Amino acid sequence: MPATDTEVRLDKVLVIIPTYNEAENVETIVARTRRANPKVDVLVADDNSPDGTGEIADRLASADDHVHVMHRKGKEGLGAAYLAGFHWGLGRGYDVLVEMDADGSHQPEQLPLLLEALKHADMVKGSRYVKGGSVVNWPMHRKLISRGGGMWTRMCLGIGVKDPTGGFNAFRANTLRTIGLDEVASAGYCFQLDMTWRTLKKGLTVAEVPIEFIEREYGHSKMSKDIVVEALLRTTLWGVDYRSGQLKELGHLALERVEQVAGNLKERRRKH
Ligand SMILES: Nc1nc2c(ncn2[C@@H]2O[C@H](COP(=O)(O)OP(=O)(O)O)[C@@H](O)[C@H]2O)c(=O)[nH]1
Ligand SMILES: [Mg+2]
Repeated sequence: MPATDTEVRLDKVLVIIPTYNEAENVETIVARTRRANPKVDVLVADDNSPDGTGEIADRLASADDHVHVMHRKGKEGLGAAYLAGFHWGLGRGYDVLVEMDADGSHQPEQLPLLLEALKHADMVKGSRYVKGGSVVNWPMHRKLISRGGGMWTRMCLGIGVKDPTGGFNAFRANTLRTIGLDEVASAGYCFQLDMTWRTLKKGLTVAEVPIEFIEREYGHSKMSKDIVVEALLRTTLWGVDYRSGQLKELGHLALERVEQVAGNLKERRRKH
């Protein structure tokens, strides 16, 4: 059971924005985030973007105490950037850590919906596929990959989350401390799935709130075939591991029952 809002502090919020070649987007997204949520802090986690995103972020940080920049040595994937951002935030006492894309697909104006729901959940996902959620301007192949990936995940892992690969997520600090960040290996977008699955496996609660996801207008997607393959393979392996665990448990229960019945028979025979 998640602690309720009266039991846990959720005031200090850090929004982590991973960037790789987002020079056309970074200023707008940081400004929108701060305008819509004046109390939150922003951390831009830049992988040494060749297009100068990191320098733009530095300029934004020098003009606003609530904006910070983490310069990473090179492109290592979105997952690695988020993990570094989480460690940065946990070390500085943030109560809530949020994942949000730089390209405007996740709208900072919808962040309050996630933060409100976090009062009653350990992790909140901005969801495109719950009632009221939507996707704007996505080409058919992206829709198919996203929907298909979600269905495959739900089937492999037996979870009810409607948008498991969604990347607009809010975590309580305690959730991140509980799930074991050091073991998260997923590099690409599978990272979102990994975080959701780990949270659920620890018996923590994941809530979904509807969001409108809008495809980027500027810059380019870093989505690749490798990223899709990583997600598919990992999900399938987690599913096999999880199902074999379930089977083992079932086997133990069945064995216990057989022993019990055999014991009863013996006892009855002894009495007669
Ligand atoms: N730091 C960092 N950010 C990344 C990397 N790959 C993607 N991103 C960021 O992750 C977010 C989502 O990426 P995007 O290319 O828009 O993916 P899409 O929305 O699935 O097409 C954007 O803010 C990207 O700049 C990476 O290797 N390192
Ligand atoms: Mg995008």
